[in-house]
Amino acid sequence: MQLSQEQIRQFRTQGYLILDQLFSPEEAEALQDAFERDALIPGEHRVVEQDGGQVRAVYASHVRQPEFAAMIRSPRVLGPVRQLLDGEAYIYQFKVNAKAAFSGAGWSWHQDFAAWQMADNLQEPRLVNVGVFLDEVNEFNGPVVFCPGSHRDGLVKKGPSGGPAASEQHVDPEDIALTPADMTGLVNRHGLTSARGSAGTVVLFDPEIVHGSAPNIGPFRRRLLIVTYNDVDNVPQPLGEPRSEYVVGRDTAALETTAQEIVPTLEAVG
Ligand code: HL5
Ligand code: SIN
Ligand code: MN
Repeated sequence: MQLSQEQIRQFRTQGYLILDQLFSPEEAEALQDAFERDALIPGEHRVVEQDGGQVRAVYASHVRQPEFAAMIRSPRVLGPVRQLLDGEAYIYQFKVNAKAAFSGAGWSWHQDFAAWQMADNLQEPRLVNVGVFLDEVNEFNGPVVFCPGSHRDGLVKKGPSGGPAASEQHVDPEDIALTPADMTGLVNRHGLTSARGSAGTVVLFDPEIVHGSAPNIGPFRRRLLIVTYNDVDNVPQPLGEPRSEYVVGRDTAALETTAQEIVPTLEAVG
C-alpha cells in the first residue's frame, strides 16, 4: 500500500491525513478484543485516570499481543510510514489512549516532539504517528483536535526544557501543555479540525502538529491506538538513564512488513 502524491502533499501541508477504514470492522474488533485482554495486565505500562478508576492509557501492547504485532508490521501501515519518513522505521512508542464513556479525561494542547526532545533528547522530528480508531470517533467522545498546518512552525517552545516531568510513568501532555496565549495565536493562524471516523479508520499525524482532546462526556468509549514510528537514523541519545522500554522502544532495527493477518485465518488457527 502506497500513498498517492496528493495524499503526501496533504500530509506535508496539513500535518495529518485520514485513511478512512484502512482496517475492516472485523480487524477493528480483533484489535478491540486484544486491547481488552491486554488492559487486564497490571504493571507500570498501564496508566490510570487521576481518580484512580478507569484505565487512561496502556503502553507497548505490541510486545504482548499478536494482533498488535501484526498490525504494526502491516504493509498498509509500514508502506505509507516509509514513504513519509523517506527511510526505514522502527517503533518509538505504542500506546492505546482509552477514553471511558462519560468519564475519560482530556489531553492538554501539546506537540509530541516537545516531549520527546525533553525526555529522550531526540534530535529530529523524523517520526510519524499512526492513530488507529479502535472505536468510532465522533464529536461526542473526545476526538483528537488538530491545529492544521501548525507543524510547519516547528516547536512553539524551542529547545529542551530539561525540567523533570510531573508524571512518573510517561510525559503527560499536561506536563508540556501550551498556554491559552500560545493557542490563541495558533488558532487564529491555522484554525482547528477534529479527526473523526468509523472504527478501523487511521489518522497519520506529524510529531510537531499541535493537538489535544476534550473529555469524553458521551456514552461511547473512545479507544485510540497511537503507534509512533521513528526513522532508524534518528535514535534518541538520552543524556541520563533512558526512559523505560515500555514507553520508548529500544529495538531500533528496521521493521519488516509481515504477511501475518490481524484476524487469524482458519488455516492458521486449525
Ligand atoms: N506520553 C508520551 C511520552 O512519550 C508523550 C505525549 O502524546 C505524546 C506528549 O511519554
Ligand atoms: C495524545 O496526544 O497522546 C493524546 C490524544 C488523545 O488520545 O486524544
Ligand atoms: Mn500527542
